[in-house]
Amino acid sequence: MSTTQHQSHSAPPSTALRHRKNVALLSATQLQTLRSAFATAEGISDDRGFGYWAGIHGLPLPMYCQHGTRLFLPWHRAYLYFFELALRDLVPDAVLAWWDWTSPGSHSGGIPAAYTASKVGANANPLFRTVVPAVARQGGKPTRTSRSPAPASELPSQADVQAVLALSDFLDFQSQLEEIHNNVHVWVGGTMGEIPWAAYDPVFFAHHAMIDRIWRLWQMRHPSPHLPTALLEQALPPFPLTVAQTLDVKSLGYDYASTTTHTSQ
Ligand SMILES: [Cu+2]
Repeated sequence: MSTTQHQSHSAPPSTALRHRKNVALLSATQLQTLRSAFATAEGISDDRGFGYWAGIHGLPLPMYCQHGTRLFLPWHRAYLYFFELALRDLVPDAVLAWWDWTSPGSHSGGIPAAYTASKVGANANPLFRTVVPAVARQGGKPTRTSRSPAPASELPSQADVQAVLALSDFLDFQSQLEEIHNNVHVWVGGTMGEIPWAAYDPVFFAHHAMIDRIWRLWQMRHPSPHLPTALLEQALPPFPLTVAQTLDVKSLGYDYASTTTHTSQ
């Protein structure tokens, strides 16, 4: 916590932007907060719990997620937004973190260590895997999430991301970013490679925070892109937001921290 902030005592904390951070740069306290939020959510079986939120993306039916459509980025932004709010109902300081799969660390080590350790001390690591609820299985499977990552050097590169950031048309950008996104799902393998169960793996949210962050970077680089009016007016069920309402992350109360710092804000 910074002691140099000039925050008035009367400023309501709810109006402060929360900053999503690079998971590899989290402080021990920040990582503990993230773990605590996931652990708490994973322990709840009603609609405040992790299984409920993962099930919105995939099974049980209906599967709401948007892939291969013009709603890919807006729908997943709304999804992460409401999931993050749900985590913050359980652990007030919780903020999502992103996995930079283009980083040198990822290209040598693969999935971030925060997600691959099976235990933290004497406890199960809530970011390692989760139990898939019985209602979300098909033929009794899968009972829990699994991964089978490809070689780390095959993850998307910074050049791949720079190439999509250079695209000026939103729909081109979106579809090419979705391709990179697909490659990471397939690269992780296991349940992450299967849409009905992908979101049961906690690393799904770190991957999608990276995708959402790249969209945010693209928006800063292309400040007034043309989006078709019909697209802007579309709703993003089951979330009470339109595409237009997802465009400004600050109006949603969050932003992405600089990649070079892990300070509190
Ligand atoms: Cu995805």
